[in-house]
Amino acid sequence: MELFNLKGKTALITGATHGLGMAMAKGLGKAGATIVINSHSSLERIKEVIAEYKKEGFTAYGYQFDVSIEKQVREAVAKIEKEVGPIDILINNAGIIKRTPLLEMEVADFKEVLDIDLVSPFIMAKHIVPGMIKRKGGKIINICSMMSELGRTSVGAYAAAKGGLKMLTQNMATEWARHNIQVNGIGPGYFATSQTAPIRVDGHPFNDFIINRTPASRWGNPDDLAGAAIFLSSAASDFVNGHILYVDGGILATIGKPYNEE
Ligand code: GCO
Repeated sequence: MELFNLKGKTALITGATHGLGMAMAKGLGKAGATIVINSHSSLERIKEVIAEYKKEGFTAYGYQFDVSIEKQVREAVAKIEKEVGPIDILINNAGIIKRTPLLEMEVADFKEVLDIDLVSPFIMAKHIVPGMIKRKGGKIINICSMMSELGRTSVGAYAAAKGGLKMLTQNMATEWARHNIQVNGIGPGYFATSQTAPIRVDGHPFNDFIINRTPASRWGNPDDLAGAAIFLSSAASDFVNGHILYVDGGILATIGKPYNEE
């Protein structure tokens, strides 16, 4: 189990005040890592969440900055590395979704989704990787999606971003693997989070569709992601690079089945 031990490691997880980000942060904390969370929400909210992490016995710090604004990222990374220590693990989890059919979508909305879901992981890595290169090692995990592989009505901008993030992940690995930096992605399937709450309502056609479309016949629980996050953050994945690990209950493995088929 030493392979999965993250003692002495510092992990920065963006968008970790709730949902998947928080579940992955707690997973890394359980494996021994010092947790640094980012959010652009209120400082009060960040303080509340850090108190929750500490109550559960984790060493945790919180920083408020907008991952899509380079100046804020540059300053925050410098502050974190001065106050907490070198960042060994980066999880680019912060993201947004706008559910609007493409013909009805404003260009500004399309650009905002691309900015936060695709450009921000690039900005974060651009300011953290130079330190990882100096220290001859590091881990980056980009949170992709089913929409890195599949289209869905109303989430075109999100799919464009998550599809792009899959290739950005592969190209980051191509350029940085030689510095002993492993860059990989995690592709969550359909998880019970605030982001999916609007489409996960009992009786909502999409809710029943997903349960029928997913071989595991359920929505994912955020904790279902912790194992993948620990694996891709630890020595256990030191020769895994440019890989997208889909944690989706089997959605991508199957064409699906008719509703009346067991
Ligand atoms: C949607 C969902 C998805 C999921 C996830 C699937 O509207 O289809 O919100 O985007 O959140 O990304 O992998």
